[in-house]
Amino acid sequence: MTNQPHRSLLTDLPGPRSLELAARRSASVTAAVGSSVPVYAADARGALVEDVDGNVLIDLGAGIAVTTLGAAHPDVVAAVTEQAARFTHTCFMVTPYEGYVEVAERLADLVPGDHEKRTVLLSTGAEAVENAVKIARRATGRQGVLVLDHGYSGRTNLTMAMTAKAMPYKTGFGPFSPEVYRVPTSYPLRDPEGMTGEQAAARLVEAAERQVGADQVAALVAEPIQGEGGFVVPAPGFWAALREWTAEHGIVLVADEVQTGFARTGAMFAVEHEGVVPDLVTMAKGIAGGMPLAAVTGRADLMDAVHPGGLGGTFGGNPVACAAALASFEVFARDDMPARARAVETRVRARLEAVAARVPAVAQVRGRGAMLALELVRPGTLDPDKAAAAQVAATCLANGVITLTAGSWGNIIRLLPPLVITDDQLDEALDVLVSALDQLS
Ligand code: PLZ
Repeated sequence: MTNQPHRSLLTDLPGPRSLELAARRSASVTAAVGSSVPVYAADARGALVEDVDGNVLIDLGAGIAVTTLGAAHPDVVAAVTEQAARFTHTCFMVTPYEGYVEVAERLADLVPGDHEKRTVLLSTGAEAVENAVKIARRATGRQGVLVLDHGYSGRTNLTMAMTAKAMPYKTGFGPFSPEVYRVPTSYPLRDPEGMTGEQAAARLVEAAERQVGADQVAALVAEPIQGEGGFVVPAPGFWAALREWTAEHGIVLVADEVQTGFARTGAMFAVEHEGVVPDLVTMAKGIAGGMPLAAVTGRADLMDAVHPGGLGGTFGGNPVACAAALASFEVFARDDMPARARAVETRVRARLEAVAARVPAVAQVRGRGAMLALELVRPGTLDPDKAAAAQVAATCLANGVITLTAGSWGNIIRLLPPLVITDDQLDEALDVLVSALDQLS
């Protein structure tokens, strides 16, 4: 990769080599797997992605909130290289190793709450969510699972049932796992004017009591800020009220921090902003510098209620991924990554709020830390404008900036920059984004 720290476009995007690869791909890879940025990566460093045609793009997506420390953080690379040379796998369920134990020790410190904690390691976010449900069901002896409007949990059968959006995640893939109940969340832009977090929680509780009954509910699984749902930040007090209700009824409160976790929102975990201690926390994505690792960490009494041998999986807690996670945890602390996320927020928010003030299609700027989004609507209404979001993302891409869309209606532009992005790179990318947004008016 070139050492120049900037965006550089040598061809149209996608370029000729990317187009060649796209043709090979369509003859070999199922069309069922999509790519939102059809530019083939050759190399990536920090917040820059160099494609196979030599174009250098600025990445504001971090591979969907994974490469929080950049695409190839030197400390992660060193840890992975060192571990891979020693051994790549033994299977923790066969011959255990120290890295897994050490990750569990570190997570017990990092995850909110002073209580005794235990951890299981897995490979994907969906697996973490599935395991949290298994643990909650085993520990409570109940079956019901509450999930929120606009929530996202994954693509396995249980997590499809838990995911709100039909297309593309669920359509035609049923029947879905039973005993999953969807309840209203707090979505300040779209809730009745002035609805408080407590009122939104009361609406949720009413729906849950009426449809399921609190004594039938094993777990409430919720994202502190909804990721795929469009960076929906609930009204203040929502989480505290949910904590109170779940505790009162012995319902396991699972904070799904798969997208929000690991410094992204300006704290190591997004529930910290809510002042709430969940019973279980699910993690993946940013946990291991790009290596596939996931975890459930939570109350020891719940985690250990599962019979011995009841949780696991061949690849869960792979030693190379554990080494990457341990290196990442060092960097998060040493470089105070939560503070960097807050600094990114200050820089990005100022630019986005200025745009929102002059472009009527921008209904709201929201999020926390380096997890910020714009909701786009038809001016003067709250009608979601998916085409506008697609247009903005396409304009950004054509100018060498990777952005992602999100939301139940696909009308949200979400920004998840790697935290190692430099201020210059961020400003350059924001110039492109702001100009794309200005084209909407
Ligand atoms: N929980 C909160 O955000 C993954 C999905 C992208 P996996 N989000 C990105 C796609 O289209 O598949 C996610 C999440 C939350 C769970 C998951 C699932 O994590 O690692 O993709 O299984």
